[in-house]
Amino acid sequence: MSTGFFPVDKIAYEGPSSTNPLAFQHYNPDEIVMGKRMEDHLRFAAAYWHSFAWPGGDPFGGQTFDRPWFGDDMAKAKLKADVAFDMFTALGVPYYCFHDADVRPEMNNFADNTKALNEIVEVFAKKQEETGVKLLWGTANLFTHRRFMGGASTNPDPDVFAFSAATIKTCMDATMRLGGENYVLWGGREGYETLLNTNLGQEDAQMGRMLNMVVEYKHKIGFKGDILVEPKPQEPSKHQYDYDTATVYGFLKRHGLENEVKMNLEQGHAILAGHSFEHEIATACALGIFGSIDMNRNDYQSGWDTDQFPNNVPEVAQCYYHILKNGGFKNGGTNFDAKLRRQSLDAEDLLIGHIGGMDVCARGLKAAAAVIEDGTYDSFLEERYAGWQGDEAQKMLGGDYSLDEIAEYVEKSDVNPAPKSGKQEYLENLWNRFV
Ligand code: XUL
Ligand code: CO
Repeated sequence: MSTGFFPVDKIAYEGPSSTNPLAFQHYNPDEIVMGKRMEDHLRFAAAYWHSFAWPGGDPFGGQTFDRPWFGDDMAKAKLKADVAFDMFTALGVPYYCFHDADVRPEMNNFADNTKALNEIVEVFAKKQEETGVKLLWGTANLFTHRRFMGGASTNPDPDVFAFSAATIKTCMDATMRLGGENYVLWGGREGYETLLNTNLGQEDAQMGRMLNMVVEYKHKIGFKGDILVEPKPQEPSKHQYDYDTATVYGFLKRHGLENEVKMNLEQGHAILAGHSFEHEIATACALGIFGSIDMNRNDYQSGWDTDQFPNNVPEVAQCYYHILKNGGFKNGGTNFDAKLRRQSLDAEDLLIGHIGGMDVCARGLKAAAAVIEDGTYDSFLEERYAGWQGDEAQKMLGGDYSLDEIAEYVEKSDVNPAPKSGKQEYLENLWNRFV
């Protein structure tokens, strides 16, 4: 039984010529792309927090949304769950994601928080069974409540570390109970406001220990999904330790976790780090730690994390290109970590935002697949590095040659490389044929 909050119960695929704002023009779940259904490639998820827990505030003004489920009691939390699952089924997203604090009221202590969370988890379990919607990942909100203002695992107060560890345990249990396919850690307050009050080495040790405990607990309870870290360089902290993929990889190596933890990458966070989204994805793939994505877009002027729905097909196409070349998503998927603008008040706006995002991703995926199927681009890349297949090159790469031996070889064979064009404009034009 739908709550009737949304104007329609089901969004259908009507094709590119449709002018119906409440229909898909490009996302056709059953369409086969490179031998696989589009739905199985993209593995869409909707985020509970932005659509159902965010009141529409910004630094200069408070709540703009007026939702019947706003308020801090269990009855409201259950109404929120009803509306959330209405949206998931209307959109046909196979997955959703949540933080503990999105779904339960904030109680007075740890035990009551856990009790409230577990009660909602049972509601979710029933709804998952009824609708077939699944959990892509769960996570703990260790950044909103004031107790976390100085960090969660990196807090100078060991009691906050303990409270955080206990909360993560309950959220991992909830994720496991709901058959979640991943567990995410985004370190919203794991960083500093000022270096003046911060012991970097101590905080690194604390964060390393926490992540090790998460991995130990995953194995203890037999959780089969991936543990994912979500990097972000700043906001809300001035500096966050999980700055970007490369920084997190260094952290994982330092704490012996590079084979245990993967990445959940977000477009807006990549932009804040001074990267492109495709850079972050390609880096994670190259390092063997790619997991999942939080799809959205940041405003390029505002300089903060605007979490808008994606609408740039050429950019999204490059992202899916790297994901397809990496073998596609395994446990991961495309989670819309995106919210409406604060003036978009109508119930249908929630559907329209997601429909647009899903259509953009579908177009991006199809363009990436077309690039791969055409083969010209991949052949270009292969050809560019083909020299490395030669005998001498393989020896240099494989460690058979030392610097002085290479010097001898360069002198003896009169190695005198001729510069070759990098062909950037050619490649840009080539990609533009597909997007
Ligand atoms: C914050 C953000 C989070 C994480 C989960 O910028 O992206 O919502 O995705 O905590
Ligand atoms: Co995110």
